[in-house]
Amino acid sequence: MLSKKIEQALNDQIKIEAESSQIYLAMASWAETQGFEGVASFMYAHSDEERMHMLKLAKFVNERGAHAIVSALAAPPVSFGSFKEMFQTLFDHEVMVSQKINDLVDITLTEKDYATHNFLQWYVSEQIEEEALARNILDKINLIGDDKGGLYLFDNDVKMIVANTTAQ
Ligand code: OFO
Repeated sequence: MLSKKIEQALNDQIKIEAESSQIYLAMASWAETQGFEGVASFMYAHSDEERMHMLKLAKFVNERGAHAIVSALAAPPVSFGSFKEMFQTLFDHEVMVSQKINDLVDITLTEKDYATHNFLQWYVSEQIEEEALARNILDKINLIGDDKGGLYLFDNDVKMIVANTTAQ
């Protein structure tokens, strides 16, 4: 059984993951309208991953005898300025999510809920990967700046990242 405090904290995280999925979906759509197919498919895939993070939490909450809540979500931005700004937003967002996961892990320790603590370790590792990937892409795009040819090659590079991660 989950304590009310843990149930609330997990439901807050469900909302964050659902909002992450919406943000990346908005990024995918914006990138697609700019003709950047590789970046768009990366963002569509990332959006699906966030939905999976959300569902994994929701199932855990219900399995533990509590109730996963599907709540209203904040609307994501419509456009993102430049690709550099967009990937900076993505990186900052992942850092924020990591912080939220850390806070959640902290609550499980004060509540002595070791089952939830154990369950959350998957998210702790996932956040390390997500931050590393976002940092890697951000480093690349910072090198390119606004160079059109560079952005074209970057888009192809990102397409390869998607192909490699979906092939795993
Ligand atoms: Fe759910 O990991 Fe990104 O936000």
